Amino acid sequence: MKSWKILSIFSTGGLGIVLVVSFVFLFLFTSPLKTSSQKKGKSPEGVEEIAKARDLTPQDIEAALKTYVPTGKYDDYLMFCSGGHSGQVLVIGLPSMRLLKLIAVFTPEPWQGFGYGSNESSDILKAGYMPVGKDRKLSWGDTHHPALTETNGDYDGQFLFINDKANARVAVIDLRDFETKQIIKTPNIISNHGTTYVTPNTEYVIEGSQYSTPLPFYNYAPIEQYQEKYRGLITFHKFDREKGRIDESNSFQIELPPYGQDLCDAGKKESDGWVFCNTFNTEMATGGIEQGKPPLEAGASQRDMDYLHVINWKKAEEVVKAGKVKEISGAKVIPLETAIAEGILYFIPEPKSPHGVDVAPRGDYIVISGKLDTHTTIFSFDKIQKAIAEENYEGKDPYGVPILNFKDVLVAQLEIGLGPLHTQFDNEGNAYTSVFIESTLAKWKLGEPYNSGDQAWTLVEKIPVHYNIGHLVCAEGDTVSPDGKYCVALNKWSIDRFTPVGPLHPQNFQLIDVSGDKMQLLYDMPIGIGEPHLCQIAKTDKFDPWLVYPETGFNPATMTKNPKAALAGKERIERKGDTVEVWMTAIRSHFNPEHIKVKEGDKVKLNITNIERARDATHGFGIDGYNINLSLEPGESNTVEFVADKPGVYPFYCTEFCSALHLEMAGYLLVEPKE
Ligand code: K7E
Ligand code: CUA
Repeated sequence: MKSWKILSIFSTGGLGIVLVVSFVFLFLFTSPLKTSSQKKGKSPEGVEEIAKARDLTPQDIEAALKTYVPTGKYDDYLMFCSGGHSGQVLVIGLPSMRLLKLIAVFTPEPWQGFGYGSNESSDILKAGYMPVGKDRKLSWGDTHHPALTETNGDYDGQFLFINDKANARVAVIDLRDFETKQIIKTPNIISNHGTTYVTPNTEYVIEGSQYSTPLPFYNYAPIEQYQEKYRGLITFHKFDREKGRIDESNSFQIELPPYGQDLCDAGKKESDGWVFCNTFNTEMATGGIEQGKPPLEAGASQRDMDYLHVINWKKAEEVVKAGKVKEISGAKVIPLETAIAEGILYFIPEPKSPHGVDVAPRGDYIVISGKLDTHTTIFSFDKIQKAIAEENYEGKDPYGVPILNFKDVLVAQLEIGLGPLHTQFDNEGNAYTSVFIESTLAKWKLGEPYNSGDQAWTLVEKIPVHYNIGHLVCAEGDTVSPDGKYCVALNKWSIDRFTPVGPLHPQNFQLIDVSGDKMQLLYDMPIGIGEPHLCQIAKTDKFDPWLVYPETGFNPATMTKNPKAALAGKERIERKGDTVEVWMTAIRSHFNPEHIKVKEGDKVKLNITNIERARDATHGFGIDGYNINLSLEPGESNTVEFVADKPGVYPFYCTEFCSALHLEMAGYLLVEPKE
């Protein structure tokens, strides 16, 4: 049994805890509510009684004080998380761990009206469908890695990117309205993984492929021809910040051997201009368990070393400008031979089936973690440059790519624990690595110039997490100026942490205070939407979102005022042949017009504007039986087109409880039968 031993605090913590203890004591001795209300059968009152009744330890109270954000107060940080298979992005406040928003990205989302009738969102979704079988709807995504736009290697709060591993797509979210603006189906690859990562001024969004397929994509080649015909690719999506869109005409790809490219990270500061990507299958195993061959997992784990790809993207950009590319499926591709000949691509041996690659804040070190190795391995960018300049190679791979000498670019290897995966950084020269198999978060010290003497490259502390941590994320922890303060363990398993809700368990985000000498676990947040992979945490003052759209009749897809938007006083219905076009406004608590009379088979086009200017005065627009629902935020204009193929009378109504007379905010779509 745990007991309320206030004195035990003193054995566990530093100054912070003493302060909290003093606070709790002060509160206890000055609280007028110290009655023994429990005896009288009442609810416990006062801090001491509540703590006793709820079996809370002083550590629990300290954690609560550190995370509680009182009603009406805002969080210090925003955390943007991949929503995993949901295909969406989660926005969470820190330190409260309150879910603030789910941003619809790759998956239709009814509340936001994303993909439920509005032309604007349907067009964005459709742009991401596969070019083969174009009419096959993709209505999910496997989101892994969100990335905030950066200026000089720091988050600037303007845009967010997120990938879909399952279909090799990349999306752009505008952080003025926190809505998805663009989905790109990347040419020549079917799946991705090492994406989205950005270069320090968001010149490019990086996308590494994962499972190699024949090139060009959708070509067939038997699996026996894996080594000759299958290829990996890295894509550099040019980002046009002015337009807030990826500019495919200025994007390019580099052909790579079929090594199972995994995560990537962009160089920064001194390593700006370079990109680093892992691989886990330099064995080029393809499985075939049903034919008695070693399964893919065993085949891909035979060699002691795989290859870190070291890619000079500034050089690649020049090569593209010089036209030394092949056009494949409409994309500019630098062939593998050209990448080698032009000094764009080098390999470094890396142990063993690595997962994360992470560049230190100054851009000087590249940290690799091998899933099957107990170490993190640290390479020096300086040494890499020196080895390249001196052509200090230990050989070439079967495709002719020069391999740098492992020992000559290595700085340190740190024994971390079983299954290290990903690393982030703080503002005091510390690195934090997630350790999957043993379920811990490990804190360790970087070497010169971050730490010197026997401090350098030392393991400091490990904290248990629950359980099987995948990624971790720390406050601005992958930028040139990390904040420290908080890290969040993004755990794959929760096992016994929450009230059981069936065999599919929630995943578990654990907030960890890393500001003190000892790491302290503060809070468990169950995530009922799986499987989240990576998040990004940025200070809230980096964002300046709109509270209403800037002008009435605003089209969120173009982020401009729609000249054809319905406006107050200009509401009307016009018929041209079999097309009926409606200009409708919405304001508390009516639509205008309220009767839409059409004939069976007519094409109907609705232009609807929410003409409210008040904050949070959102209206919905749903048509019963037609699978249509829009969300119209103040000022927003949407269009919806459909064929009135079902005769009858269909109420439409406002789907958002907007006012006392919200239920009365309705009308009728009257579809008169043909004959
Ligand atoms: Cu989950 Cu970055 Cu896709 Cu590691 S990845 S955990
Ligand atoms: Cu408008 Cu309810």
